[in-house]
Amino acid sequence: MQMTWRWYGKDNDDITLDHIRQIPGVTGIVWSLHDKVAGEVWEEARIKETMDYIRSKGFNGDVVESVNIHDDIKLGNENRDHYIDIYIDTIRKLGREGVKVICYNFMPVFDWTRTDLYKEAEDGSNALFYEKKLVDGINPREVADRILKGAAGKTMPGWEPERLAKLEELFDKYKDIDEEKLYENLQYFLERIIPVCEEEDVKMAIHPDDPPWPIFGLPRIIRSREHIRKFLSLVDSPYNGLTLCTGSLGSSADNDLPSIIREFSDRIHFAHIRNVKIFENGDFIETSHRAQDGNVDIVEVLKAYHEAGFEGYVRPDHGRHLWGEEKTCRPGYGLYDRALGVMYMWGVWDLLEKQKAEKAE
Ligand code: CS2
Ligand code: MN
Repeated sequence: MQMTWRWYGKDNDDITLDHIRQIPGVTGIVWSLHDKVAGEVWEEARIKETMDYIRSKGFNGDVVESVNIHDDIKLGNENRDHYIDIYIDTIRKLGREGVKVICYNFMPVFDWTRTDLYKEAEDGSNALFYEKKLVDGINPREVADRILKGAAGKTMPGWEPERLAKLEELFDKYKDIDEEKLYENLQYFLERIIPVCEEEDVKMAIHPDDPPWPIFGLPRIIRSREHIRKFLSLVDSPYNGLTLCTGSLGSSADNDLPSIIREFSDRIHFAHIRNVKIFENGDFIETSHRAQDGNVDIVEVLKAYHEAGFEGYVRPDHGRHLWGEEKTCRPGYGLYDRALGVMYMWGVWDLLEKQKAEKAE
């Protein structure tokens, strides 16, 4: 596996590449042009400038997370070809600068959803939390306001205040889009872009829905083994692949992650690794990476990747906020817990490698 770290950019992240250089074994930076809204053109000069900077610090910039998809593509309306043309232009430019994987998602309206960004745990750390009853019982506007207020001006991809200002309008547009229709619109998009990806050698890696169930009546189509199977069959090319996020899929106890990884390993281009603890009432909280701390057995997850001979990109997904860092860090993206997660993953991986070498002797 190739260890990476999600970084928000030179003037947009308190964690610098010089900090990240000190975390053992991180070779790649996962980046994006975070000021770009879905559907905007990405200029070659900006792409080159970011890649050069990342490379100047000794990292690769092989993975971009995310190039977001304009709602008109998800809605499949008459403007979609215009936005797909822009997407294709971005794929080509990224490919020519050496980018290998593009992570994206196809969730309508909301990217990830939580009800509390700083839920305190017994040990005094805090983390992103989802209260099921609350989401089931209130309207999307209230949830959005809660998140934006909680973030207190820290920008977060997927939660752009300008876009969310038009929430009611957005919901209205999706009222006739069910699961089937959303798959059709995704297929249309993939059929246009995947041939370009094959030419440019850029792999697409869809991120699962978070949480992995429909919310506010919106369809969610990447949330279980069956959904993933269907997705991969829409366009059967290795360039049409997955970001396998154990955090997102792992909030549903029905998802057997090691077995899902074994089934799809040749189509997983990017692995997001995170643990979550699920409560009986359907609530969940993000935890440390340690297997015992949550419902996702991270040791088994890593074993599944190891057995599959996985050589793709991995990153710690979210982390808890430790030692007071919630005052400054972007929710889920502090330094400490993600760095601890990296070391936990290496601990397990290095042992697996050693055992393999010993067996081969
Ligand atoms: C990420 C997602 O921070 C996060 O929750 O796991 O936002 C992810 O980046 C997007 O869904 C991918 O497009
Ligand atoms: Mn993720």
